[in-house]
Formats: sequence, structure tokens, C-alpha cells
Amino acid sequence: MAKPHVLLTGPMMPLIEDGLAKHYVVHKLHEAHDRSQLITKIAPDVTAIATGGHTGVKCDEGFMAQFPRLKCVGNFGVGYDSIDSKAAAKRGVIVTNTPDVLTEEVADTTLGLLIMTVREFGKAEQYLRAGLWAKDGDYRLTPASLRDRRVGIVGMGRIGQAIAKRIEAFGMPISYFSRTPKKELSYKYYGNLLDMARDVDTLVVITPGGAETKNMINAEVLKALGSRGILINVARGTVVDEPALIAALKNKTIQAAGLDVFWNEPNVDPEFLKLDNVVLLPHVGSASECTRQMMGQLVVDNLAACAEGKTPPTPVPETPFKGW
Ligand code: 8YV
Repeated sequence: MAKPHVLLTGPMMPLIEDGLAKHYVVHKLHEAHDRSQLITKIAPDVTAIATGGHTGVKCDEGFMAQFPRLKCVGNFGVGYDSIDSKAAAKRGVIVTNTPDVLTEEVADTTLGLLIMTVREFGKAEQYLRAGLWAKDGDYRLTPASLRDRRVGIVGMGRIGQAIAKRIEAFGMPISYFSRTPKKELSYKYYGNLLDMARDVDTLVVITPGGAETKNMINAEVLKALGSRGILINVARGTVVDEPALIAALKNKTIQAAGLDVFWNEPNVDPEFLKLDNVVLLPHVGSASECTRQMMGQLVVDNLAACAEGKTPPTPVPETPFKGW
């Protein structure tokens, strides 16, 4: 039987490309001289798309509509805000993502970023490397410490809970803001983000991206967080109003921020680079070899199931699998 066709919207790790090639004829949008020409040529045959936020391609209604036989869109990543999953549901297209396999890695990164931001380890290392320790003496005592902080977590899904577990072990009181309270959790719940921001001094953002959370962390929230405030964002750049954050860091409305995600990745607003009270990471939340391998394998498993008429392991809630 002839193989079905899959379209890759951007470069994928070899494990994904090789894995998919066993089940599909593979087309690479990013290697096409003329993208629309390639799409016109392959559109009637494409039944699957492999994509990810890093490809910069939005799998919106119009993009998916170009492929009349499309059955499945496999996302590399747990966050699938670059795919219009509601439009996919209307078309009967299954969207899959890569949950669970990256939970602990992203939670580790979050704590690393929090500690770096609070205790200035990045700057302290630069100080040593620049020969300033021997020349000028000890690196400064950090104005901030984890010892006296109260943490508010924005988003209490799987990764939020893994972060909370770690923060608990550090002995810091935890509260959280989410749409609905989770009965099984003993942390203090807030249904109002501003109220929580007022009551804590450290906000950790790990909520899905997309229209619903766009600019959720705005000037008002930053003001409520206050002058001892520290903001950590490992969710999506879009969740934070970047100009408002830059202003808050400049004016010392808050103390510092640690960011792994940005509005216009991989381009970071140059204003951030001028500030010394922000730690900047290049979206490395899940970026270890072992975790990325597991994510890649899950993309292959989901799309292979689509090719073979089997049950995909991890469809997203908006497109529950009910048979092909
Ligand atoms: C990936 C992520 O780096 O899982 C996610 O949602 O943001 C990261 O793990 C990203 O998806 C790569 O495209």
C-alpha cells in the first residue's frame, strides 16, 4: 500500500524525521524554495502535519484548510498555542502534543531560573570569570533570598504541580491562581490574579499560551507584586505584557525577573539586554537530550498511530480521539 504523506512545518530532530519516514512520505516546508508551490503540489496527499512552536508556522484554520485529507497534527511540545485546536476539532482533525515526558525537566528549569534570578548566580559567575574576585574581593551579598519569599504559581496543571512540589521542599509557602481550584491540593487558591499578586512577592508563570492568557501579567499585576517582586516566566512570552515588564524592571516597580520565553522568539526585545535585573534564557525549559528524545518519540508515536489507523497516545482535550 502506498505510504501516506506528512508535512513538516520546520526542522525536526533526526529521531522525528527518521521515525516518520518509516510511515510516511516526508515533505519539508522549510526546505522548499517556494512554499506555496510545494503546498499546492502535495496538498491532496497530506494526511498529517508535524509542527511545533519553534517552526514559526501557525497551524490556523486557513493553513489546515489547504489539506482536504488532513487527519492529524502532531505538535512537538506540550504547549500547542501555535495550532488552532478548536478549528481542528471542527474539521475532525486530531491534534496531539507531548505531555508528561517533559514535566520534571521544565520544573527543574523553573527552579534553576528562580534561584539564578534571586541569588544572581549568572552574574556571580561572570564576576569570577572576569577576574574580579581576586581583584575587587567577594561578589556582593544578594539583596534577594529564597528564605523569606512567598510564591504564587499562575497555572496549576501538571508542570505547575511539579514546580510546587519542588518549592515546597525549599520551605516556601505556596499559593496558586487557576481557572478552577484543585480539591486534591492543599495550597492556597486564588480565583483572582491581582489578589494573589498582592499577597505574594514571587510569581511563577506556567499557564498555557494563546488568546485567553495574552498579556495576563500586565502593569497592574506587576504593581501589585510590588518592589520586592520577582517574576519567573516559563510559560509563553505572550502571557506577559513585555513593554509593561520592561518598564517595571526599569522603574524598579518589581525587583527582578527570570524569563525563558519571549513574545518574538528567537528575537528578544533589546531593551531586556540593557537591564541587569533580568535573567534571560533561550527557551531551554525542556531542552535536555533525554527529554527532547522522549518528546520526539511521542510525536512519532502519535503520527504513526494516525498512519496505521491506531489510537494516538496523547490527543489534546479539544480533539478527543473517537476513531479515525
Ligand atoms: C519546546 C515547550 O521547547 O513543550 C513546550 O510547550 O515550550 C518546549 O518544551 C517547544 O515546544 C519546542 O517547539
